[in-house]
Amino acid sequence: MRNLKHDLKASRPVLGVFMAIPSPQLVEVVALEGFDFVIIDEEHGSSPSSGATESLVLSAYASSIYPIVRVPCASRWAILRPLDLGAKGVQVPLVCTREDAQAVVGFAKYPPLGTRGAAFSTRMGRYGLDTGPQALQRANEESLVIVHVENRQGMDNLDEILRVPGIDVVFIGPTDLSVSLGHPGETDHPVVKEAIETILGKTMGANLQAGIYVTGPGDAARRHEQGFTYLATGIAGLVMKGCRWMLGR
Ligand code: 3PY
Ligand code: MG
Repeated sequence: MRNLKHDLKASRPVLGVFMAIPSPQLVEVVALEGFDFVIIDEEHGSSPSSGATESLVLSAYASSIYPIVRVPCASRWAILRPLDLGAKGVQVPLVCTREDAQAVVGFAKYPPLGTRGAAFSTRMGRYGLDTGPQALQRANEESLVIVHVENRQGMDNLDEILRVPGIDVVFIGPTDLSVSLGHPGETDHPVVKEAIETILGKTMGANLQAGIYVTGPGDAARRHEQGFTYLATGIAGLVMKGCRWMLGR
């Protein structure tokens, strides 16, 4: 399994897929085709239950692709559960303030960085084989924390959000951003474009990685050239493009 955290630390671009269709088999397909990571999506799509998230995480392990979970909100339970199940990182939508960012890191990291609840008897602790301070330290070092900055309030508070230690990637959701800025769905509207450039510039200036949703290979190349390294597309779009190709449209 590619170590996403190392790649991102070295500013190497990585490309993944939001799995809003919660299918373990599609996780395998995406892995076999060579994507770097999957984002199991508990915010949008069919919002998998705890059991379904676990089967998607296991499918990712079996096919050696890095599993991240987009949680529905920044609550202790929402963040703890996928990490205990073995997700390698959490991605949190609509982070708006420094307090939101602090809550995300606090729930995702063990002391001294945060207050994540500890249980070595989970997959995270290899069911009790890994215990003690080294296990906690390793989990703190290895877990990836991604926060979405995707609305006006998040932009207004970005400088403070970027100062919260423990964040690896700032992810821009172009759809939410376009809605928040009054141009729903117009992700290439000049106002939205300017906002994306501002968030990207500040994130890179803070030595953090920037991520964004991409719609195809040209878009991914353009975003990489701009400076984004964490690139993610969506499973429904990929399947639909395959359908259109087959139907000759
Ligand atoms: C958005 O575009 O708002 C996203 O969160 C991408 O999934
Ligand atoms: Mg969004």
